[in-house]
Amino acid sequence: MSIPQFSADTPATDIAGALGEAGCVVVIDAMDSELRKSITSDLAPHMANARIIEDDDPEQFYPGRTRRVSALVARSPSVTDHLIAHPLCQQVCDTHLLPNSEYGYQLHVSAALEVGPGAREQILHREENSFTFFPLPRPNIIVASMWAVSDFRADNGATLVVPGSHKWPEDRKPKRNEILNAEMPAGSVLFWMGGLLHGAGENTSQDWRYGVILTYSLGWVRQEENQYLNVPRERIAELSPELRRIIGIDMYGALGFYDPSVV
Ligand SMILES: O=C(O)CCC(=O)C(=O)O
Repeated sequence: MSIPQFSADTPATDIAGALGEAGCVVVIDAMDSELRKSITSDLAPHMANARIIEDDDPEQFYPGRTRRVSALVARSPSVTDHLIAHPLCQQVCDTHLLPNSEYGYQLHVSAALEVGPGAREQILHREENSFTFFPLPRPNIIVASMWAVSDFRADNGATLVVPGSHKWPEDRKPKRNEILNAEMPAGSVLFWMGGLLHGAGENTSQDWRYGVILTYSLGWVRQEENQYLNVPRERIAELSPELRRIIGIDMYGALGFYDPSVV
């Protein structure tokens, strides 16, 4: 099975349909170079302060020679204003998450991820691994996206994906030839289903690979990234109602009520 690839003007229903089948899709030309520059500039001081893991421990989830910055709602107006509620993300999430989450979905994780020269391959995993309550294959809980700020190539750590693995039972392990690098030019976006096996690729090049990961989960599960603590209240007050909803500040049905007089 291969990774379906589309241009950004493809109807979202076709993209979402292919995502459901293969578990991953690449959409090219989804973000222009101005936006990539402004994301890089927003995050440059935070990336410069991010710790690069020097001593690689193969048992650890995060490989050495990588760095990551989370809390993008607080740190990158460009990501917040242009990517988090991107119409294509919403259409894809509407298709795959709304059937399991009648009042909507929420941002699950936001992070900029750099994979540096010499980084090993990341342990393959599923975004939905926190939800062990459900046996594999799980109902759809998460949809993930990776926006390519740099080119994603096989030699610089393009995300590894195992197409079709979102439908596999627990005991099925991927053969080497089932693990593919999601290669894509800068400006593309890779979507994958939360049940898909994936991980960052090995970087044998001299370049840093730079991506922004934004994942979305059903509105009634606990978010992996704690937006209540990662986004200052003053920043929340500046957000549009749509963004407040997507970052999970608003109530989901009866869940998450609060007393406005103490906020
Ligand atoms: O960096 C990548 O390509 C994938 C990262 C990832 O899956 C993770 O850190 O959870």
